[in-house]
Amino acid sequence: GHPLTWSRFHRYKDIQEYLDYLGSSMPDLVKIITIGKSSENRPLKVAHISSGKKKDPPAIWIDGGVHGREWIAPSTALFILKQLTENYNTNKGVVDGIDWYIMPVANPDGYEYSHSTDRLWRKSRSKNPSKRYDDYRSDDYNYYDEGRQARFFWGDDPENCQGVDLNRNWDFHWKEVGASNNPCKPTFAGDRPFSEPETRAMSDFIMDHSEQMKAYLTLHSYSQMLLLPWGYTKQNPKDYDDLMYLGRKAIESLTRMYGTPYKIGTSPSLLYPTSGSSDDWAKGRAGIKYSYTLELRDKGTFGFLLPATQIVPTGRETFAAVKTIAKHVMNSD
Ligand code: 0X9
Ligand code: ZN
Repeated sequence: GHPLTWSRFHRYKDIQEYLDYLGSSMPDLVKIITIGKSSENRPLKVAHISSGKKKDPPAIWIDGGVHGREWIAPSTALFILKQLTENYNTNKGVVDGIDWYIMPVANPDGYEYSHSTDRLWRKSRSKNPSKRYDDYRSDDYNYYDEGRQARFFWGDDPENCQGVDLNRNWDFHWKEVGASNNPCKPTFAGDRPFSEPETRAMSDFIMDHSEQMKAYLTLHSYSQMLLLPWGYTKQNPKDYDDLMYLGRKAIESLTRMYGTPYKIGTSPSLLYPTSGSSDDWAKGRAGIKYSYTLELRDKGTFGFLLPATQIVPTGRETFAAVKTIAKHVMNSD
């Protein structure tokens, strides 16, 4: 194992090796926890950073790579991880005051598939049992063809019919809005909530630590937005003002770095409504107050194909936002 270069996006094998390297070179600071296995049997790894300097510290969870093609999300999670560990001395305050749980690649199968086969792959890679035609009649996303045999999901490309959208599979208002019944669609919610080993492993782990968790951050791309709950309804949570206040402070720190503009608001107001997403679950079920989705760079110039030259600036500005959230959580504890 050895440090990572920021000059390109890495394969999952190299990311795992980096995590294991951190765990073995800084055993007092970093522990690598395998919380489960993906559908294709890849280990699901979380880095736990804890200096042990503070008793019962608040915790922050950060995940990236829930969607395979959003490569800037794992690289940003790794950048943050590096700052908190290899650059401990410059970031002592937030490392000593917080227990960090960082999962850089929440969907390793989808991430690898987007490297090997289909650059724009979003979902996981589980095998969906083929279904009868009638099962999708109620699906508003599915434009089926009455006259055709059901074999390949009525005109959908069979290549797309594997996997579940891991940001539609969580057990909170599951499949109410902005999620598909159809396994061939990119927003397929799964046959039932937590049908996927990835979402099950993450939610079990977060639930087990929910007392300690004060912020849940999930990194996605793209659009340069900080999204706050709810995603499933246009109503605002009771503590909406607190979430807006801290969210604004976080994006002010982010923008101060390179001038990158960010919008803040809820998903239905800025993007579209969705249900069964991790941010809503973290707040609604796990009771984590500060739950945010960060849609990282850019606004569509490169979109998912963001060049590797933007890994470092995206990492630096996002880390500035994350530190602002961390300091708030430390002081309000
Ligand atoms: O649709 C998504 O899952 C997210 N956008 S992405 O382009 N990265 O796929 C947005 C999710 C925001 N959160 C909720 N709507 N709950
Ligand atoms: Zn995403």
